Amino acid sequence: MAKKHIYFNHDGGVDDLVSLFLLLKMDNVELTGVSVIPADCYLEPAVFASRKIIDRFGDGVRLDVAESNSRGKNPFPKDWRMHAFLVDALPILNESGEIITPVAEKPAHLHMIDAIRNTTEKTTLLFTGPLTDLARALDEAPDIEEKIERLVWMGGTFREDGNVHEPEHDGTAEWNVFWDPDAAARVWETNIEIDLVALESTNQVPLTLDVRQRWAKERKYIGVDFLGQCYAMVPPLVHFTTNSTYYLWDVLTTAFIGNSDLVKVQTVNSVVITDGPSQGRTVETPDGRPVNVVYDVNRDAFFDYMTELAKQV
Ligand code: AGV
Ligand code: CA
Repeated sequence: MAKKHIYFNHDGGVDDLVSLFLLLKMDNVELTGVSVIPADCYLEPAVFASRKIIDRFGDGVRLDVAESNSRGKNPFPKDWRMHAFLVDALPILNESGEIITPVAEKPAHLHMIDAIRNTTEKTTLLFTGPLTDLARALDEAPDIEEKIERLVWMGGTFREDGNVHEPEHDGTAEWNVFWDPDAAARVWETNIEIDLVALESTNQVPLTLDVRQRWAKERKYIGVDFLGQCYAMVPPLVHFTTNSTYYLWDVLTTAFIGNSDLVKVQTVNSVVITDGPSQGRTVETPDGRPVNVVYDVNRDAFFDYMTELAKQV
């Protein structure tokens, strides 16, 4: 089986860190690099947690973790950014008492340029936070564009309701676009093939009590117990959706890399709004740039797939 070469840039949320764990368990994926951007997280605990996850679940894979020095326009709520501290503190990640996986010398965007250039095959970029490091990498090294197989991004929506509920905003944006709309607009200018795992599909995979119960039942598997511990930190969907209700946004995006049969995709021409009350909104328009929107998912097959991967520990 030909492995996909994946460079993973994430922003330290519970689902970002679970995504890193699952990537390490996919036998059709070779990770060529990992970097962390302090968007929906604080940098230090998210980098620690990433290094510990690679140590604990990476079967000896040699990687380093790069820190981003990018900053966004619209900061994430502090409560959400705190989640990385909780994952980093999990006993299962601290049993050994030492960290082997090092921090990379270069900042994330330069680390990614090196990883793309140093990989003979084309690289698939997996981004589960804002696109700031990619936009900066493209400005710094335009030559990398032709070595990018595609960008798989958790971001955006073409629904009327986004998930940004902030003062001075009209609620139409998805957070990863909103944090740095200019970065998304920059990437939209390129010819990179973009697969957008948008709220259309991620809304279909909320964290629910039955899913938690399933992981609790199978906690004898260390990896499934890890899922259960991670998803104990964030609020499930019970009676109705709130601003903090948790979905498996990034995990669906990561599962799409490992198994694209789980979802349905449709091409949409779109632009990114960078200013004003709709900033961060992705809008369908006939002369916009084409993106492949993941708009539907087989929910049960998705949860089966990710849970089975977690049993590979
Ligand atoms: O908009 C979804 C993105 C995903 O990359 N993130 C969380 C995922 O990692 C931001 C976000 C939106 N709503 C949230 C978020 C919530 N209720 N809690 C934490 N993060
Ligand atoms: Ca994320």
